[in-house]
Amino acid sequence: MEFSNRLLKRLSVAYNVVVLTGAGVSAASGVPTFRGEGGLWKKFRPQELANFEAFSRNPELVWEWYDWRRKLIKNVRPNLAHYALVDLEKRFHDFFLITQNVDNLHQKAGSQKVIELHGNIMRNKCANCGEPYTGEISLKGGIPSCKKCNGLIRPDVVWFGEMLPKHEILKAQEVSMGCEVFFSIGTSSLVEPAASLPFMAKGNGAYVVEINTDTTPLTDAADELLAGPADKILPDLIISLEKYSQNL
Ligand code: BJW
Ligand code: ZN
Repeated sequence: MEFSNRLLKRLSVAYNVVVLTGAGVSAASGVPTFRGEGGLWKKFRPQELANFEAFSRNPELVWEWYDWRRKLIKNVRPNLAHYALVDLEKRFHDFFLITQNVDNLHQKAGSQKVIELHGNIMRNKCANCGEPYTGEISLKGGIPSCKKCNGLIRPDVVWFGEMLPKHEILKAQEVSMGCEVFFSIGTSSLVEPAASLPFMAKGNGAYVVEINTDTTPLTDAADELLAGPADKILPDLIISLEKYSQNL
């Protein structure tokens, strides 16, 4: 893929860069996205299961979904997009990777400065008091309960209607407002407050680049849309950036 001189120039002199990722980044690893084809588990839309009401109504069903996803995620590996982002991180003095993904694949690939906005599917906590739960989860023995308050244990992820972890969202907003280049990669830009981050960056003068196989509510506001799969575009971008820097 050809990249604009504007983008390569911006990146070659940038001091701080922020990347926001979504489910599309993990698609090439075999993790289904939320809203695309293959996003359905049994007959349920993810939106129907990723909320507290669904868990209160039918905790076994919600756990069955998470158990299925956990097993899937344990067996997948980071893809070329994750690895290219590890490379990108090393090129800038200040770099933050804000992810909405709960699959741990950025960390598995080796990214260092990761801000997890929506939690991590590998962790558990009490649904009642929030106490972390480190024991094994085996659904055969029923859903475990909290030693402190007897509440049911749930995955440590952020569901619709729940607040994002305070430190993470504040840090994400701070770095987005202070960066020179902001990438929004593989996200439908529909879910708030993450969807506002590129607009905050743009409002503070950042050059906003979207990488997506489709258009989103961000596309018109972005400075560039790099249309295509992230696992192809990001490695190409690293090569082009390397060449551009050598010719400076
Ligand atoms: C590729 C590709 C490839 C494919 N390469 N690209 C303001 C206005 C309206 C509503 C709200 C608002 N503020 C808050 C809300 C409510 C709500 C919200 O945003 N609703 C909207 C959907 C209408 N937000 C919340 O409730 C949040 N909490 C909150 O704001 O608290 C304060 C508050 C509470 C109550 C009222 C008001 C304020 C919490 C949001 C939590 C989201 N949680 C989930 C589940 C996490 C756990 C789990 O994994 O099970 O997070 S939902 C799901 O969506 C998940 C994702 O992280 C998130 C975003 O999805 P993502 O990553 O964008 O995936 P997709 O599938 O949507 O898109 C994939 C994209 O990739 C597509 O564009 C493809 O084209 C592309 N793609 N292959 C590149 N190879
Ligand atoms: Zn508890």
